[in-house]
Amino acid sequence: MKMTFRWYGSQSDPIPLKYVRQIPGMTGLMGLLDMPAGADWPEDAFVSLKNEVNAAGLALEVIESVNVHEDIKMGLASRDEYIENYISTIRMLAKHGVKVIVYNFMPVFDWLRTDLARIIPEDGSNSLYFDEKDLGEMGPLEIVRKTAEDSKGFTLPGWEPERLKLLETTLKQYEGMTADDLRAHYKYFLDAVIPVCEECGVRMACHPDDPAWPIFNLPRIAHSQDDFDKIIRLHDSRANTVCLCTGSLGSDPKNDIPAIIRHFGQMDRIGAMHVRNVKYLGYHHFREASHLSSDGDLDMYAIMKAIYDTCPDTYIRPDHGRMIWDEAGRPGYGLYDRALGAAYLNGLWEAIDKGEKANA
Ligand SMILES: [Mn+2]
Repeated sequence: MKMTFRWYGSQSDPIPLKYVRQIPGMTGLMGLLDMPAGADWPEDAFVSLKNEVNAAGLALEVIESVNVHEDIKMGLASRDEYIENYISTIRMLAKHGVKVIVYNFMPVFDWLRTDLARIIPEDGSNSLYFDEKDLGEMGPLEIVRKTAEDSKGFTLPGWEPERLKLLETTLKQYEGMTADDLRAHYKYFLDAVIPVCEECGVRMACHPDDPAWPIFNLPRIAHSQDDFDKIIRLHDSRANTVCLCTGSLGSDPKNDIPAIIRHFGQMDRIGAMHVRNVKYLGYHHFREASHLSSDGDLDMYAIMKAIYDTCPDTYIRPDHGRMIWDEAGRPGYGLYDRALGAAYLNGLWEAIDKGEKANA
């Protein structure tokens, strides 16, 4: 298991790389460039990011948010140009040592919450929060406006302003599209990019829908074990993998997370993982918790054990920390609680490893 950390780049992340490196056991980043969906990523900008990260003593082998252009998801004729750009980006990233690309295939909306700073009454910290009842009253345009207001000037992944300007038009274009239509568009994309990944030693890792059910009547096809079995079968290859986000899939209590990890881990289809905890508050209603098992509803020991047993070499990162100790920062992506999360997950790992070796 390689412990990594999401970092937004020195221009937009208030956390210095030095601080990231000082988290015990931190080996690298799941990094990103701030590029619009569909762009051919510029090599010089990526090389300068890589040099900066490596100079801080961290690896950059996983890249997140190489966003798939909406035209690809909608299956428009213009998709071929964006797929060409995607392929060019894959080749460029591979040339500079990237092993895994995390992306998603969610129409219009990336992750969605109804409150970005919900106070946790027990301890006065705050966390990301979702209650579908609030969503029902708001509608897509309102929720986007509210998310922009709540994010304190930070751009949230998937909520880039240039994408959201076109929201109304895009929502209309999706009307009538079924899950099978979306999967057909997905297959067209995978058939084009996966052979390139095989050739240059990169794995694509699809992030689950978050939350793990359809929203705003849009088709969503990545929120259960069955969904990911279908995605893998669209183009069966070691390069077509899951970014197994325990919190996104775990927002639906029907998903048995350790069992899902074992299923895809045994198949060698986990490219990367986001490991975090959620607290169920009711039907389609949850908040995010600290990483500690007893603070939420996921069994983090069982999750780490499943990784240990079935995909011990995967990249993982803590995810969506609470805001604690009066830290000001990007919701979900402060330093303190994610650092605590990494330390805790490393502790579970050491205990599992030593226990296994003692019993061997
Ligand atoms: Mn995630």
